[in-house]
Order: sequence, then structure tokens, then C-alpha cells
Amino acid sequence: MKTSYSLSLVIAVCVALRLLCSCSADHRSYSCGAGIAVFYPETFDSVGLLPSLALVAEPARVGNLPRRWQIKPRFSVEEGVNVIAIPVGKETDLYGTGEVVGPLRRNGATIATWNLDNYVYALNKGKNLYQSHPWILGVRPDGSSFGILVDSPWRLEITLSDTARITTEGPAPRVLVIERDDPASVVKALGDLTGKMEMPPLWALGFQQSRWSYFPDARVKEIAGEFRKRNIPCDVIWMDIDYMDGFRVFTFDPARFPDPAGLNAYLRERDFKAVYMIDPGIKKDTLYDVYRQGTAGDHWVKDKEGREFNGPVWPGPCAFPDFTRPETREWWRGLYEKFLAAGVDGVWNDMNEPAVFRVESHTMPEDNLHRGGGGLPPGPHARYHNLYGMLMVQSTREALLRYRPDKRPFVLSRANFLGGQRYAATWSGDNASTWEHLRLSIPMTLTLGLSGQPFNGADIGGFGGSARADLLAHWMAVGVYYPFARNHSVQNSADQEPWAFGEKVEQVSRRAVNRRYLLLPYLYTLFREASVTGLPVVRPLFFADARDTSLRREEQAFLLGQDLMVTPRWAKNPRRPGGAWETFRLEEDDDDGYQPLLAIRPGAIIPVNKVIQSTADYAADSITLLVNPASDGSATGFLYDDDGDGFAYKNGDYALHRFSVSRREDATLQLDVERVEGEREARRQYRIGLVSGGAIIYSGWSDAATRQFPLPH
Ligand code: MIG
Repeated sequence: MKTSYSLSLVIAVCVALRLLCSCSADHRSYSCGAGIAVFYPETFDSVGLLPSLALVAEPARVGNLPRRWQIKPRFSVEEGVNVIAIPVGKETDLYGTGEVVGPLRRNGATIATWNLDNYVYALNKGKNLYQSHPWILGVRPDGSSFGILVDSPWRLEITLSDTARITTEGPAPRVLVIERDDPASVVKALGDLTGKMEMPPLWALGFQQSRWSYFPDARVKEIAGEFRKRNIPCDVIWMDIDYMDGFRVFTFDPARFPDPAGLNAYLRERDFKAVYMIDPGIKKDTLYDVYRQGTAGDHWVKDKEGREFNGPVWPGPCAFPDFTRPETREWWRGLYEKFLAAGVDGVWNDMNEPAVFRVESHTMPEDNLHRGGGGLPPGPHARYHNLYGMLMVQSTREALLRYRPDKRPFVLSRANFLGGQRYAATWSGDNASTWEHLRLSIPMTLTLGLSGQPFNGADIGGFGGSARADLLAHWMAVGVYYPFARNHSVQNSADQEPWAFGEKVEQVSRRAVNRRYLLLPYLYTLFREASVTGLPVVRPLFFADARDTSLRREEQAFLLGQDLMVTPRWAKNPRRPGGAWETFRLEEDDDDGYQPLLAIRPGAIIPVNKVIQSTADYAADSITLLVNPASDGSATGFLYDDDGDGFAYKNGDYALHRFSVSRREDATLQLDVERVEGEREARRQYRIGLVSGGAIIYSGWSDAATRQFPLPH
């Protein structure tokens, strides 16, 4: 009697302990880093979801879920559909969700993750475009912030409300949650989890000119010539689809582009780079060498019966490389060898959602088969659809690295996935030449930055339809602040080069592009910061003060880095962060009613250069430091400097300089320059441009590391 009593007591205690243990040490949710937790659904289909191509590493358990962890996903199944409900709080402002149409603040919005060729964003109300980012950034009234990463490449629907709701017909995914004190720290943590943009070549930060398409080669030369003749700085000319021989990728039209190497050399001599388009659809043509190789190597995506899948794109019926296969990616890399040897500087991967014509889905069937390999399991297209573009640009980037090991790759991709900033820059696809899309481009570039992709921009002037003079002028004036700044337009539209609408628009455009090149030292420093920290290049105004809730909806004015505020001329009642931001002009005569207002943060120093016609002339040897001293007279700023290309910077051949300005008792400003990182030596002179009352008051030049400048009155 006594024995059995104590035995059942022991059993009861054991059961209770086990229960306790499983509560505090739940195998389904745990900490995987400081302020980062992962939550698994009860049944987790690792074959359907792993390996994660969004994350750079598997989230390893470092401890139990901290007590009082706020954001906890709840998993359930409703009518066969997996549902995740995540209470995020009534007062929280929600952002992120990547490349979609809509306002910066995304409360109340529903988006879908399903890469879609979405001409002028007309399909599906713009709920899904070319790229997918299953990622939410939440900012609470006190500025404390969180991030929610739904680690699934399958189609999701995400509704942003007090309780965020995610549904998927794919397997129930795990969810990672980041907790930080402010939104910038959350975005940095996203960069740690999903990787960062590698440092691009400096030329990719220059202004770029494109259209569908410049041909023949004489027209390309003419466009390049116009830029130089008119003194409008420009770094890159883009070759769209018509350079190809009958839309066969990796070929050149023998009549229109008989001598691509000659054309590229011509451009290079005039300090232009040449970027060429490559699409994934391979023309089904048994005389076409790439198609023959792909067939011989069994590289094509299969239909559900296991036969070669064909779908129409530009060249007519096409086969599509199965980029989930390591052998196929290796073959794809190899195709670039000869192509790059023609002097191609960068690659533009388009149509890689993948886009397929004449079907309602605009893509291939979801039950097409991908074979995987090298750790990726075989799976239906539904599993790999959102990863198709990412896998394509990964191998494109690797090809550039392989065949031009001394150059930094530049790849632009239309489709991609969360984490895809590791491989390619992006643009927001086929926008329209409308005022609405000009305005929309700002929340879109901000949102992509908040979703891990710093290197992005919209087609300046708009793609679909024809721009009008005034629209182009305003678009040039604002577009030069996109991290990726390229004018591009659809075929058969009115010309929209900066000079296409006459003298006035040309003058506005020249001033705008001049401003971008003047700001290049600052911009390049921001790209360096983005590549190291994952912070965006353009940032929403609320980054200036995460606790000022009045900034949370501002999507006309924005920040370039931390120190420069850009306010378009058409902004209606734009908000301003607190503090003595100073508005200034970069060039004496640049107030034409189009150029955005620029303002410098109190306590900031912004390094600017002189106007140059391309980055080939960039020499950070005479730098003007724009200074807006804080109330105590102090200011700080940074300048990153390296070769502008290549990888010597990875071995110390770079410099990060810190500038500090302080006010001295004798009413002079003292400038101290200190190299805080890197070993690169530079002979450089500086002057101070004190920003005051809308004007800039310049000191003389000095090359001393410490120097006093008289305080102007
Ligand atoms: O079906 O290559 O978004 O920038 O000019 C259109 C032609 C295919 C779509 C891209 C656009 C490009 C166009 N491409």
C-alpha cells in the first residue's frame, strides 16, 4: 500500500517534470542567437523546405526560448491549408514584404509570394511582382522593433494586421523572429541571417542608360556620344533583347551587332561599360548550339510526365534550364566564358520568374519537375518557382567571378528571393511612365531596402507607355537618388533619354545626374556600409528617429544613408525629423524647381567630389566635406575608399576615414581626419563646406590631417 503510493508519487513527479521540461525546453521553439528565435510547426516537412536558400546558415540552437518572448507564431491547419497566426500588437507599424505595390507602411495589406511577370503591375493588384520576400518588419510606438522571417519558398499569402496571418498550400514553414531595440538593428540582423550584397564595382553606382532596345551598334555609339557631347555624366549603356540573333541567348545578331567586341571596346575607350541581357528561355532549335548542349546534357526542366518542358517566350518555343541541378548550373556558368570574352562588363538576367507567354499563370506549370541534386531535393515547380531566378543569378555571378576573377561582378536580376542580394542587384521591373508610378517608386525602393536588398531602383522615366517632358524631368531629378539609377523604356515608346524633350528637361537631367556624381564619395561609403552591415542605402525617414511616430508613414521624403534627407519637389506636407537639419544646394545654380531639396543632419559630415563624366575619372583626391555642426559645434562623417573594382580591398587595400569637426575657443573649426580601417594610403586634400542658412560656405583646401578653419560669419 505504502509502496504503491510512493511509486505513483514518483511517477507523478516524473510526469510533471517532463511536462515542465518540455515547456521550457520545447524542441519546437528555441533561441538561435541573441534576440533571435525560431519556431517550428508540429510537423515540419524538411524535404519540402530544407535546405533554406534564404538563410546563409542553418539556425543552430543556442538556448531555450527566452521568457517573456513577445512574438509567438501559432500554427494551425484550416481546411487543408497551413495557417500561421502571429499577434503583433495593435499599435505596431508594419513594413517590409519586399517587392510589391503599395504604401511604405503596410498595415492592412495582403501580399503574395509568387514571382510574377507583372507588366505595369496590373495583375493581381500588384500583390505580387517579380521577387518574393516573406519578411515583415514591425516597429512599436517606442521604436523597439521585430522582424518575422517565414522560411518558405512556396507560395504564401501574408496579411498584415494586429495578428499577422500567413497561409500556404505548401508545407507548414518554420518562422524566425528577431527582436531588437530599433528598426535599423532588425534590418542588420536580417542581413546577418540572409547575407549581404557584395561590394559592386564603382561603375555600377554611376548613371545608366537603357531602352528596349538600342540597335544597331551604330545607335548604341550614337547614344554614348550624346552623353559625352552634352556633358551628362553616364557610366553604362544597356543592351536589351534585340542584340541577340533571333532572341537566342549568348549570341549576337550578325547584322545589327556584327562586331560586339569592337562595339564594347569603342564604349570602353569612351569610359562606358556595357551590360547585356541574358534570359533563361532557350530557343528550341536543333541548329542552336546552346539548345543542343542543353539537350545533350539533360539540363531542361521536365513536365510532370518527365518529358522536356517547352513554353513560348521571345524566341518561340523554349526549353528552360533546371537551375536546381548542380550540373546545369555548371553548364550555365560555362556558357558565359565566350560571351564575356567579347568585352561584356555586366549581365542582366530578365524573365527569370520564369516568365512564359500565352498561359494565364504567366509561368510554367506548378507540377513541372525539378531534379535538384547536391543537397537540394527533387521537387515540383511549386517548390522551386520562387527560387528559380535566384539560382540562375547565383550561377551567373559565379561565372563572372570565374572568368573575370579580378573584377567585381555586376548582375541585375528581375526575379529573386529573400537573400538574393547575395547574387544580384535588382530593379522593380515593368513600371509605367505615370506620376503614380514615380511616387510609388519611393516606397518600393525603401521597402526593398528594408527587405534585405539595398541595391535596387525603378526604371527612371517609367517603362510602360511614353513619358512626357515634365514627368521625365521630375523622374530624373528624384531617380538619381535610387541606389540603382537607370533610365529605361519599353519598345516603341517615345524616346526618353535626358535630351529627348529639349533643352529644359536636358538641363534638369544634367543637374540631377551631376548631383549623383558629386555625392559619389558619400554614396560609395553607403554601399560599403550596406555590404558590411546589411543596412539599406536609402532609408525611410523614421530611421532618423524611431520613436517619432509621426514619421512612420512618410514615403515622399526619404534618407540617403543616415545624414542626407531628400525631399522631392512634389511632396505634399512632407514630415521632417526633429533637430536642425539644414537644407542646402549642391551647385550654385541648381534650383530649377525640379531638384529635390537636400538637407544634412545636424552633427553630420557628407563627403562630396567634383562633377565627373563617368566613374573612370573618379579620384577621391579633393574632397569637400559638407558640415552641419550640432549645437555643440561637433560633427562626424566617414569616407570609404578603394580601387573601385577588383578584390584588393579584401586584403586591406582600402581605407575608411573618419572625419571629426569640433568648434574651438578661438572660433575656428578644427577638422581631424583619421583612418580607422584599412591600409590604403591616399594623398588627399580637403576643404570644409559649412552648411548654413541654405548656402555652403567653403574654406580653402588643405592636406593636413588636422587643420583649423576660420568659422565663417
Ligand atoms: O517581355 O527584354 O522587364 O526591362 O526591356 C519583356 C525586353 C521582356 C522585360 C523587362 C524589360 C525589358 C523587356 N523584358
